[in-house]
Amino acid sequence: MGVGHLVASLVNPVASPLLAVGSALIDAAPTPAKEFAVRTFGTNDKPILVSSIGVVLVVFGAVVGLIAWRRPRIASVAIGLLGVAGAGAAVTRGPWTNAIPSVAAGVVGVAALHLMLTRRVADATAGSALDAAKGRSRRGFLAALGGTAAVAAVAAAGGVVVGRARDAASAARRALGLPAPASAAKALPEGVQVPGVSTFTTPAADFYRVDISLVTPHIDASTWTLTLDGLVDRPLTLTYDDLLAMPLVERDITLTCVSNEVGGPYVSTGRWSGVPFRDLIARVGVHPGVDQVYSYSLDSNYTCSTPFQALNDGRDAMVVVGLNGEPLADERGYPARMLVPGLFGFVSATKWLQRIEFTTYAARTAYWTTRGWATDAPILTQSRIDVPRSLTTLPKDKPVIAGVAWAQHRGIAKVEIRIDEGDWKEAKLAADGGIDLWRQWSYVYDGPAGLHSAQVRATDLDGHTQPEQRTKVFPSGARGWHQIQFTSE
Ligand SMILES: Nc1nc2c(c(=O)[nH]1)N[C@H]1C(S)=C(S)[C@@H](COP(=O)(O)O)O[C@H]1N2
Ligand SMILES: [Mo]
Repeated sequence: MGVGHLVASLVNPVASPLLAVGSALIDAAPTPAKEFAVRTFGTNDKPILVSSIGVVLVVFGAVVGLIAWRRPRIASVAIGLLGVAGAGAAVTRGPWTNAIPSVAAGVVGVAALHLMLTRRVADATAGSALDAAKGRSRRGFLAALGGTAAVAAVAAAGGVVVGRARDAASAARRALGLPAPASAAKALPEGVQVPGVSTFTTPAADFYRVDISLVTPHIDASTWTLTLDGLVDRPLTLTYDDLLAMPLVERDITLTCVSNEVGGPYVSTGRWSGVPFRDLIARVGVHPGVDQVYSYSLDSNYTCSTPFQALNDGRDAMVVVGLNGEPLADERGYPARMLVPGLFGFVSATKWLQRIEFTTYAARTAYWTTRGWATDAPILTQSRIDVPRSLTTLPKDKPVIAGVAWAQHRGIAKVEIRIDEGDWKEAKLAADGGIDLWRQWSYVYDGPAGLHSAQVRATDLDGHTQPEQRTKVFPSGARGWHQIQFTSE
């Protein structure tokens, strides 16, 4: 496995045997299993998957080792098959060269087994003759075992070092920064922030993250290209510099995930810079009849389906290159991703963007749609109580309940609170940054001391109020009111 990892760092980092198998498992996992993993392990789901595969491999290795005492050939075949399984998983996710790391791992694995077995045979022969010689041969076997482990560790570490070196090269490119936007974001009004509530513009490092990538892609922007094609007059391939040379706009937009539970953390706000879709659409000349834009990611077989109308109706849909004034971080989709105000991330926000195909819903089905999620789920109106944290005490001198509400591209009209399931009372809305942004709110509690509940519900500018009925996140997002328990002094 160590040698496989080293070879992968030179061929293609995602083709590392362990990661290739893990990625194949993610794609093959039925939706309920995926939901369980996300719900139970949250953002730790991937480290847990990788270490579980590691544990299975250790057990497999031990069993093969025991078999090898009596049936060395079967043991060799088992290790060889493991290499074949890794190679199979890797080629389903890219070119045939993705098989090389696993094949190397299989060959080295069989060779290592052979080396140790030869020592063991020497061990047995010598042992029957002379005890001292047996001792020496046992040392020979242990030396072979230790040597194999050392080579494996050095190879795996080498893979990590090569990966770091690649990162350093792309960091140098990123340090050049972004050109000034042709159309800068308007300053946010005074008072969008309520003290204690989530930071209005989420710092890049705190932005929520949701994707199916087992390894964060590290893409070299100097060789990266973005292709726009499909039902268009003039297909187009742009380099990173071509993209940066187009007029950039900068906009404040709140992004949400369909997998956000009621009261959950999968919502953040950024100041994004990028190329407006309308400019790209004008350059390629889109044919009549196109109703879907189908985007492809470079890192995996992830694809995403976006309604063409949302890219062409005047809203600030864009191919994003920057967040909060900096080029995108790797985990955020570097070098470029999509963003469309008013749509959930899974139907709009493809990271590590590789290709944008103008097509129809009849012709293409996206990654999550084939797994049962809604094709084109409208974004939900949602609200969350940030302070006080549930099960904490509301201070007597500052008894403020506060939080956020969002209904991107519709805007928030009203937020209401009710205490102990009494009458709904209007919360005070903080300053409004615009309909594509979340809105903060606050409410001063003036009831009796003791243990209480607070519930929140928002109404958007279309007049739609959040329904009480709770639903699961699958297949079109969680509905229902966020509720907390608190103690007032
Ligand atoms: N390539 C790729 N892009 C992706 C995804 C993914 O799994 N792979 N997940 C999408 C989903 S479900 C969401 S909610 C957003 C999250 O973007 P963020 O991680 O930058 O917050 O990215 C979208 N873009
Ligand atoms: Mo999402």
